[in-house]
Amino acid sequence: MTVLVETHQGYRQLSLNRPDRLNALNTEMFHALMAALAEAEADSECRAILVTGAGRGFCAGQDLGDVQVGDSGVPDLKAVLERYNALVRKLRGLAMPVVCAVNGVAAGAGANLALACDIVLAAKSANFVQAFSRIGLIPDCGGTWFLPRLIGAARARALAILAEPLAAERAAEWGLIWQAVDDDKLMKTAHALTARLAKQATIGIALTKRAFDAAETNTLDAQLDLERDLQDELGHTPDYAEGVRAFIEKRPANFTGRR
Ligand code: LHQ
Repeated sequence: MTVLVETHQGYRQLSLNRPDRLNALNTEMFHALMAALAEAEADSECRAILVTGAGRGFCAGQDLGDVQVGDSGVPDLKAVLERYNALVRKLRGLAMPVVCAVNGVAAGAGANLALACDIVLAAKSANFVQAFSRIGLIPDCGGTWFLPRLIGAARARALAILAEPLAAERAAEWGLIWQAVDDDKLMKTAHALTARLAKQATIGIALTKRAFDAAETNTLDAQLDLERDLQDELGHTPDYAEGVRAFIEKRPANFTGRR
């Protein structure tokens, strides 16, 4: 099993599972991950996803053994990238929050898949490596899009060109990720966070994600219109009614995440 799925109350944990290759991605893992995300999406009880890696690494990016240039000629990188793009689009488009617990090194496509998640925690011993330039490639999986937006052009370019590891604590200081956590507290923290998200107003979170994504290309004018429309949609959800009622009644809200 290249992806392990654990079902928890309100959420699922997906663990990349090729620990002897630092969870490098191959075709089988890609299909397993896509299937696991689709199954989570189809489960009405699942309101959040936690992604992590088995063993000492998070993900070392593309399995380079699978794309070696050999007797059969140049590998079809376009086909590989089509798969990665589908994965990034799937992750970003999920109508629920995705937490990523980066338990160890996140390199190449592995680093940028983490950045495609909504909230990224990392063990203090973990690091992020835009390893692509070491093998003559550009950052993919949205790396050239995420990096400058998260940490600014100067840092993004240097990280991509130099391929130097960025330690988790500095990644958090720079705003690349949400938090760096002591190694022995990472999974406990990640589970607590994901369980908490699973009890929040899921549709509100989904539309928050959509609004931020749209803001990347919208004018302020267009974004204000979009906020009005999304807010109007949310105003019709039971979770909005419950949230307001709970506030007035001075009690915790009991959100269902349903329409
Ligand atoms: C690996 C890998 C790996 C296979 C560690 N593959 N075995 C898109 C389109 C098409 C083609 C190419 O890629 C892409 C997107 C990309 O992701 S490009 C970037 C690909 N990834 C890399 O270049 C990173 C390669 N890995 C490394 O630089 C190091 O392994 C890091 C810095 C991640 C970790 O270093 P260490 O902690 O020193 O571990 P290690 O190097 O000893 O790795 C442990 C084992 O995992 C080792 O195998 P072995 O049999 O010697 O124990 C590695 O060969 C294997 N491994 N990454 N990507």
